[in-house]
Amino acid sequence: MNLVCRNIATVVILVAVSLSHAQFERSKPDTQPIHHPVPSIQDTESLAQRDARMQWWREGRFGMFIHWGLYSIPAGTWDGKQIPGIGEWIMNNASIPVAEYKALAPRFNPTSFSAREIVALAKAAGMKYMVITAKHHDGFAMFDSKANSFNIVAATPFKRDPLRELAEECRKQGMKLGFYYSQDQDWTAPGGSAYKTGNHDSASHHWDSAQDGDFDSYLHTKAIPQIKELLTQYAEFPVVVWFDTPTANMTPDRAAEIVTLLNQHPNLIWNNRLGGSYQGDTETPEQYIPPQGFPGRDWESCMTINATWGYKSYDTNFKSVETLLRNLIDIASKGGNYLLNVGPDSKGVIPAAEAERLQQIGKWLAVNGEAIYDSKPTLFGPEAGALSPIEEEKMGNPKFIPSWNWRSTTKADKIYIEIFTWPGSGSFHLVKPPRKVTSAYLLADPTHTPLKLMQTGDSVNVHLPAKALDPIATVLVLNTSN
Ligand code: JFZ
Repeated sequence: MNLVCRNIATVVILVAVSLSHAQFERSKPDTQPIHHPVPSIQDTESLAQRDARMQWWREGRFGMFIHWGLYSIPAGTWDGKQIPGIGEWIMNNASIPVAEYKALAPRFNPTSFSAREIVALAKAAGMKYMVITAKHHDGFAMFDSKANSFNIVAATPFKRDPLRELAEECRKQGMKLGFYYSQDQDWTAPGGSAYKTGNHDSASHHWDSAQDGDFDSYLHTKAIPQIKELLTQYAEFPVVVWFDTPTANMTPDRAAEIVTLLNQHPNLIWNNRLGGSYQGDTETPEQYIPPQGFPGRDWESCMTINATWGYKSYDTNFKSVETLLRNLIDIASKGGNYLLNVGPDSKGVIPAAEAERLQQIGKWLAVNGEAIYDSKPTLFGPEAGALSPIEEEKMGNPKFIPSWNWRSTTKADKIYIEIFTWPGSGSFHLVKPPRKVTSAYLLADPTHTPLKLMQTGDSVNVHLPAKALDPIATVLVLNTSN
């Protein structure tokens, strides 16, 4: 518990620092761009180029995050003790010495891994892209790396490259593939960074002298060569690079070395966690949905399906299909993407409880997907909730209290209303719709039978059947003209 609190405190401090930095930069006049040692694609492209580059990602809305690595073997337990915190952090949280952690590799033989099945599951869920951990903070590469031998091909009996297999299947099945890469934290490479947990009180936050070394040599002998490998070994993939947890070590000059590599792949999308003052393409709210989205920025909420990213055998705290679907709809209504995580086990299998939930989400999307994919945000707003006049967040700001009656998404000539709470009144009432409503029907009604409309003054009443067509969310479609 303590460890978790300290971790959160670290995050809050880091967030506060990076926010004030971002505000400082935005307060500069527009004519004076942010100075980066190497300009990134975002610094140089036109708005139209940016829209073209981001198009598939904005349309896709829903992706699969996969946290998979050696940590799936201990699965949350070390030396017979259940280690609190997220599963992929077990090495840090339990202060596992480097040699002991590395000894997991010869035991890693995920023979039940099937790229075909995982990509098929993502497709069945209605996901349009996936992002897998190529290397997490533990430093173990889940791909064929010549740059560093602590990897799944060279150091395990498995000897296969799951990223290559996923790339092949994604190609076959029409799925986009991205790679997560921990560019700064690396707990097994000498010189790699570490966030502080527990009593890791030295300046480096290391807990084993084998971790000590020079950050630049880590960057030049491991991180940068591996990023190069990831960018060149898999043909058209990755289409996304998902960086994580930059520390003070990731200075603008060091980040610029990575940007030089990224710039050679002009269609690539990368997130805001590179560090060194680079903002990347996407905001990455983690485990929450921003009440108003991020106006003017592309964004993606990443969330766990239980309470861990990397597999923990005893984490059965699974979110309901209702919660997961509401999250997807809520995010879409605010203009963001949902990156929903799964954690394969040490055999390479996505836990059944996770797969079942994804299948259910996919069933809803098969009927109602047109309200989500390529949709625009709500034209309303207050339906999402309101700031509490009394309750406060930790930082002292008013707390946002979500409301779960309905959400709305939009297309050029349609307003979608995703109804969670079926109105007892027998009709859906809209005050001052922003466009003229010409007709209405329910997306889950196979015949799209027009619903009775009553326009009175500046409000519209749509007659609804007595019962919802879908117990989680029934989509009302309003055909509109301006
Ligand atoms: C980061 C990773 O650390 C985490 O393992 C996962 O990959 C997630 C998607 O991204 O999130 C964090 C970052 C910092 C802390 C916890 C999770 N922390 O300091 O406790």
